[in-house]
Amino acid sequence: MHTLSFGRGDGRCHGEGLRVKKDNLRKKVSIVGSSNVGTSVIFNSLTGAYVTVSNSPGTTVNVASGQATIEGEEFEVVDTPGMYSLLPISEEERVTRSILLEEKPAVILQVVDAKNLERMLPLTLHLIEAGLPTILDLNMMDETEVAGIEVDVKRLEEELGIPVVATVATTGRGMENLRRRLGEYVASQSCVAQI
Ligand SMILES: Nc1nc2c(ncn2[C@@H]2O[C@H](COP(=O)(O)OP(=O)(O)OP(=O)(O)O)[C@@H](O)[C@H]2O)c(=O)[nH]1
Ligand SMILES: [Mg+2]
Repeated sequence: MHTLSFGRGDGRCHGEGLRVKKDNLRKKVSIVGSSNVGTSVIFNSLTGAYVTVSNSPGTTVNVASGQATIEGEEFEVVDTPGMYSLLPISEEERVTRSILLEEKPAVILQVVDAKNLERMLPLTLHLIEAGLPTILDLNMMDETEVAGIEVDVKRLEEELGIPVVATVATTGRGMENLRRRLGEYVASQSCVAQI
């Protein structure tokens, strides 16, 4: 008998009738966001140089994946093609949807441009309603501050009921906090199953 730690992916734990696929044992962080919000800069910051880019099977859509050590644990990080909604319109969105729903990442890191928060929150709500384990990253905080927009991160976190962090991916501001919250979130979701 092996003792195995893993995250179910929906924030809840149970042990009955549980089947774990082999490729689900490695924890994944899937980064999502609409175009040009900084997902690739965040992906590069988390993974460093260990990156492979491959076509999603049966499509021409490129998906970058790499390794990251977060709070002492190895993760596979995936930079998904831009998406606006869980209802897919483009091939890119279909690929991202299937990464989120079929590959069951331990964490979905939704990156938004904090200047345009209102336009980007509908996807956050879709992810939460779908029961997906979501962390919200308010990126581009530098431009947001220059534009005179104030975002109450704590309040947003309380209202949404998920972890919310603020970053400036290009300078690294907030990235340590992001790593810490990612690590804490995964640890909080882990179950111990006997298989
Ligand atoms: N000022 C500022 N610029 C940023 C920040 N994060 C990313 N950028 C810049 O925004 C642009 C887009 O960043 P990417 O990481 O390529 O964004 P993306 O979401 O991967 O974009 P696509 O893959 O093309 O959809 C780049 O020019 C980055 O240098 C940030 O926090 N502040
Ligand atoms: Mg990109």
